[in-house]
Amino acid sequence: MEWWKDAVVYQIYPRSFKDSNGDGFGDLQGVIQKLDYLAKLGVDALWLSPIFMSPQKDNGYDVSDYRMIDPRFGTNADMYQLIDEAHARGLKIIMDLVANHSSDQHRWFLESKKAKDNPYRDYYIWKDAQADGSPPNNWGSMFSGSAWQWDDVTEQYYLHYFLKEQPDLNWENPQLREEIYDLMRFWMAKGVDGWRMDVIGSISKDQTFPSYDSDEHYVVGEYHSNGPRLHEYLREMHREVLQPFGAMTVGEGNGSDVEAAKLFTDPKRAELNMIFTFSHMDIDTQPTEQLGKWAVKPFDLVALKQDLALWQDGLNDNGWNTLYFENHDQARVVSRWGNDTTYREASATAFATVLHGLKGTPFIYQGEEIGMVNNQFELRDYDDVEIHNAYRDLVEQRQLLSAEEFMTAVHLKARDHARTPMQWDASTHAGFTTGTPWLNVNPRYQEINVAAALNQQNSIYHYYQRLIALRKSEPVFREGKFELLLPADRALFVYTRTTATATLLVIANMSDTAVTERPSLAVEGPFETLLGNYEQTPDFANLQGLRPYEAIIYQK
Ligand code: TEU
Repeated sequence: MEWWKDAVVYQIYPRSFKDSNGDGFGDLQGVIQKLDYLAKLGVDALWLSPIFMSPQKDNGYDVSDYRMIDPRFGTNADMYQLIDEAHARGLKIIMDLVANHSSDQHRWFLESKKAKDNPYRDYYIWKDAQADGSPPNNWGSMFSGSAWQWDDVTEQYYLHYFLKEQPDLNWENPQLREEIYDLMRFWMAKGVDGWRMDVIGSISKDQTFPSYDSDEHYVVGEYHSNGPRLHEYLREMHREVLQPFGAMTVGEGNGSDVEAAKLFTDPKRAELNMIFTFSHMDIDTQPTEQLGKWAVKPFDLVALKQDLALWQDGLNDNGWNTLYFENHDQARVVSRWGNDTTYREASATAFATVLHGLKGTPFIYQGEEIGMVNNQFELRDYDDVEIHNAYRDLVEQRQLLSAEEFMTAVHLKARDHARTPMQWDASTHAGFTTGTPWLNVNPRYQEINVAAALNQQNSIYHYYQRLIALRKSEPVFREGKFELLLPADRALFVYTRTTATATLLVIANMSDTAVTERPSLAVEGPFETLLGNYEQTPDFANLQGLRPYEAIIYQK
């Protein structure tokens, strides 16, 4: 049953969602307290970022025991309770499988590093140094520096695409793969409905470990994803666990273009239901070999439309799209691409409209539904290791960016913008905790919070509620074929979604300047109005222009 095609998924970043015990760190009992809030929003499934036992070097994306809940979040019993209470409210639970790498504190790695003939040696990827002692190749880590870490005990390097505390697992080893499938069975037997799979596109490595053809020491590129045996592994996983349990799956398809995405998501291939792709989120990044996401360029609506259209067309028949602008790795869209001052509410709802109108499964990230914004902290007040590593590498050591240029990029794109505590009300620490939060609350919490949003009829929250309900009531949202109108227009985002019996017309002004003329569209009415983000939405027949960030959905 393809329930996920009609679903809206809500992502929870548990450490920042709700703290129930005053230790400044969100937890599972906190999530349980907020289930009614989530059910009322109308979402169907909750994806929880990792809550397994972890040294938290990368906020839980470094797992040291996949079958135990980290005590910071609660106990296994809390998780079983959360699953039951979510199910009782019709909410499905999706867990985060981090299986490209583990923590260096996982028992497997502690064994693996002991000796070359340890039975767990081959669970990870160990290689000799080159003759001059340098790493086996020039592969770079996503978090700066080389992807290889020297280990003195056994005198070899091990591979880590992320932190050195996140050694990559060796999927070539069938026993390792069986361990992964088994831990998935463990959680599915407890009632977990699906998996988000962290960097799943990277699990297969080219066994010749070729260097990139570049003078750079630390390159991140094509060898980091879509390796030779990736799809074989996914089909095996499907056979072994996904199919038997009827699991819903969404993989992180890092490095995938449309053609690569079809290989993951074509149902005939029996791999994954859908993947997260990144090209639309790179619209404001300049392609460089060294600067990664920190090379910023201005938001370009025409490029965004073009990119989204490519995916809508590409996966229309054999595959399925994810729809997202935010997650725990991305900044707040209203600050990054919209206008978080004068037009915060209008631009937040405009971005929501153009996204949720598309074909695919929408993902809402906690706080997006109340229009949470970026936070311009000083460098020292950010927590994320990605930021501090990049500063050391790009600003201090290689001097590729000035401190000012780097901070401009941080203020736009840092992951911590998404990770500040959820803003529940106007009380101290935004009602997230009675203690001291692990990361500072966004200073605008008194204005932007759930309590205020619930009290206000025209809030962003209530708009999301209507948008979600609409998606469920009109089948054209699920099936309608996408067509982009006015592709070159720099202010308007306009498209239709068409089935044999219905047409949706989504039209939005994605700029802070009014559009004063009726856009000339190659569609004919009569249309009825389904939704608009301003009071007194004009009928299609009387549409004379659009106010700043005005967004409307019409249907015939
Ligand atoms: O992210 C994988 C990924 O592709 C990253 O490069 C991501 O684009 C980066 O965070 C952007 O700055 C996943 C998780 O979502 C992320 O939180 C983890 O840090 C990472 O894997 C390692 O597990």
